[in-house]
Amino acid sequence: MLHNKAQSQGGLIGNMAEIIVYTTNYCPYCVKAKQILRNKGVDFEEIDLTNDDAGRIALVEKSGGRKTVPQIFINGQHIGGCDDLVDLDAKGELASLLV
Ligand SMILES: N[C@@H](CCC(=O)N[C@@H](CS)C(=O)NCC(=O)O)C(=O)O
Repeated sequence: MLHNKAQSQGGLIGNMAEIIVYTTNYCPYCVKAKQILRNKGVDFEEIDLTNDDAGRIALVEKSGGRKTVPQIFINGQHIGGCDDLVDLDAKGELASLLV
């Protein structure tokens, strides 16, 4: 399992929220979700579950049965996948979670 603390593009403004993005390396939705977060200027931890079957099974449990990646958690709260992140942003509810 690869743990990778990704840096925001600016890198100067840290966020307090703990953001974890579970990914695989062949996943365009993961790329999009990470890009959205980078565009928001927030730091996040990426946990790459490529070839980690046990990690994928554990993620399904943590995600209430969701079997896809990405799965995104903010301060321990399960946000869902990329589409859920986009929806939250569109509703104006994402920014307050990221501070
Ligand atoms: N609607 C989901 C779609 C996610 C999705 O389809 N992810 C693919 C990879 S890009 C996936 O996990 N497929 C099942 C698998 O790889 O085991 C989202 O926005 O996150």
